Amino acid sequence: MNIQTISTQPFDGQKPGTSGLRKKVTVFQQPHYLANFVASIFAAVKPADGFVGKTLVLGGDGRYYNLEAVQIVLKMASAAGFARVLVGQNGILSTPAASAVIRKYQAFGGIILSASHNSGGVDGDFGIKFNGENGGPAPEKITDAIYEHTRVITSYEMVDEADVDVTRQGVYDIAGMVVEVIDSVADYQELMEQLFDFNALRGLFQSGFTMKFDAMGAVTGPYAHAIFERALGAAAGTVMNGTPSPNFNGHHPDPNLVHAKELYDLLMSDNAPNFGAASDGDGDRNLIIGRHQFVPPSDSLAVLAANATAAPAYASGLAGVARSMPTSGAVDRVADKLGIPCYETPTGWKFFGNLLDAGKITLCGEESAGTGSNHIREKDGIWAVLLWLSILAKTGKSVQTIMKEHWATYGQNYYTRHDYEEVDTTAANDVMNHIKAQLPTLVGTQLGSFTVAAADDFSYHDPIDGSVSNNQGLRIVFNNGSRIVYRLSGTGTAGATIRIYIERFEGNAAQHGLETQAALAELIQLSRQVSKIEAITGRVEPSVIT
Ligand code: VG1
Ligand code: CO
Repeated sequence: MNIQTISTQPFDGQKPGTSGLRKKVTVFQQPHYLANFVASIFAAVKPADGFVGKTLVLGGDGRYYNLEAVQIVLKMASAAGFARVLVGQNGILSTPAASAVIRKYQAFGGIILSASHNSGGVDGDFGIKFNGENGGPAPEKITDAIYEHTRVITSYEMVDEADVDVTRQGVYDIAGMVVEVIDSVADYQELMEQLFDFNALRGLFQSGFTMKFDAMGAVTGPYAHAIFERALGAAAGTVMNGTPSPNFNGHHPDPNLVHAKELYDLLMSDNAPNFGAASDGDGDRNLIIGRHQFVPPSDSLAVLAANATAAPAYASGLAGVARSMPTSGAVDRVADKLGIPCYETPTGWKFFGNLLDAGKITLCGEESAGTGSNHIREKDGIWAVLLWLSILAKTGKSVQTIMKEHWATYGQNYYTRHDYEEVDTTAANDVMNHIKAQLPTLVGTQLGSFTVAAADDFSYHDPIDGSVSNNQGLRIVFNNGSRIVYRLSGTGTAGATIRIYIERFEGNAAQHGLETQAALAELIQLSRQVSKIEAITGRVEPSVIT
């Protein structure tokens, strides 16, 4: 075997964020940058007896630098002693598909090459993360160990071999390691067919039901074409922007009202199909827009929880649910009614893993358009669409009716997130510190028409492994349950992004269905006043409102 030991030096800042390491493509293109991180992953997760006999899963969202990175990882995995790597054809695996493949083949883990909803292309972002044998993102103790290794690395190993042709499915060899180039979609589709009643869904489309799915030029295109159009018989053209492009055709593959505006406008128009949905760069998010009815992601989680029994996989009910802390309390109300537990975790899917593995929860989600279940250990965009379709097929109702009835039953949690992107890092920290300093004295005070009931910096105590994660967001909770939450993003690559999450519960049905920003106007005002965001950052308005 032709293993080379290559000298290197640590790079600053290889600390994984909310979901892996994300940096500008140009940062990843520096010699050794990616290799250092891959070597650090291997060092952090290497079992005492090495990787002999172990399988690694490898794939990404197809963004710029994906293919180069695939070849580097393959050569390093071979040098590290892995027996086999399963790679998605053309280096493509959506994040949920990678999770499904890891679980199906009982792999040791997987490396996912993605910067998810971040923009791509030569000037865009690239990313990488490690998922463990449960198919889920590595927990903090592993990401911390990876980071520690990046700070002291002096060399890494790689085999000196030709590239593997990942454009064709088949079995290859790279210095004694088997490389299987697999169909990117098949295993994932098979899992979806186990969870959902595809006959019922075919019936829905046969009855004339129409849908538009926006793959945003990102990874879900091939999955959506195969599942919605080919397997379920949705009309050709149901999937828009369905061919993955290394730069997402210049768009930002973030399914929100700014970047999925074309879809939104269509669904609000006279020509609207019955149902619209969009996914993100790596296929783990979903945005749901019914005909003339936007569904806020936190509400989508609540609706899925309330109606999950519409799909065979969840017919016997849910063990429990979970949401990330900044996600609205809409799902809590459903859990309450169902008499099941609802857990509150920090932002990021890695915190759901233990609860899912322990069987404490069946469904979980985040306000950032992520929902998923115990079928894998990542959020799953297409899965969420299939569950929505199952509910629509079973009830025969429109999205608009479902939302109206849901709010009438549970009340409405008005909710919005205001993002201030690419803020100067020092200014962003100043904003957070300014809020933090007020927390101890806020309780009991009156802010506008609201009285502060609690104010803290969220710490999570994992009920399964006892680990503690501090500094997960600043919360100001009012005595009617309304909340303002402040966090710094852990996925950005330029400056800092301040996220302000604002929520108000409305029990009175006569006050449901109002325009969200108007319904939250006073709290929005307070969120700016308390944080002094304009004075400190110079920003008058957020860059993105979702
Ligand atoms: C954001 C979202 C968070 C999500 C994360 C990864 O993180 O807020 O809910 O889990 O992205 O999603 P942050 O730290 O920027 O707020 V993805 O689809 O980008 O992997
Ligand atoms: Co994503």
